[in-house]
Amino acid sequence: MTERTLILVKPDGVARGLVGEVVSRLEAKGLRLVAAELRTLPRETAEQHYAEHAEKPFFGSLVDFITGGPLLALVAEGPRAIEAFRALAGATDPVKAAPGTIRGDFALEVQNNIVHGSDSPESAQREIGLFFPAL
Ligand code: DAT
Ligand code: MG
Repeated sequence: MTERTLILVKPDGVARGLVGEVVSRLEAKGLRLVAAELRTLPRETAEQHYAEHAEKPFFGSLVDFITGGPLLALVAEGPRAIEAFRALAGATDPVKAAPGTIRGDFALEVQNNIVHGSDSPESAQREIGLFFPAL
């Protein structure tokens, strides 16, 4: 059964020229792009996107970071797309992420970890609705 996931190449990834690398990896895996748009997030959208982390000490810094420059928002689909992209991304902490994963290969700091991928079908539906309400 096909599934959709929201993927972000975060502002650090765009600034470092890693858009092609991320898109290339997900396409090589077999995921299919459904939507793509470069945009700079308003604070309100960022706060909604990361609402589950609103009480965390790093929330303000996370919102500053994700709104700090253009990001690439993507929707991709395929069988088990959510889990498939999370596996390509690697662990949240890039130092713990396995080499061969996007975070494991390109990042060192937990906040600046290059990509976001939805973590469940419920999150994917909510996040796709937030970024691409027409889908
Ligand atoms: P993921 O992005 O792997 O789903 P998450 O949902 O737990 O991870 O956290 C969202 C983002 O918040 C994560 O990509 C980077 C940032 N973050 C998480 N834990 C953090 C921490 N302890 N300090 C700073 N930033 C953190
Ligand atoms: Mg998450």
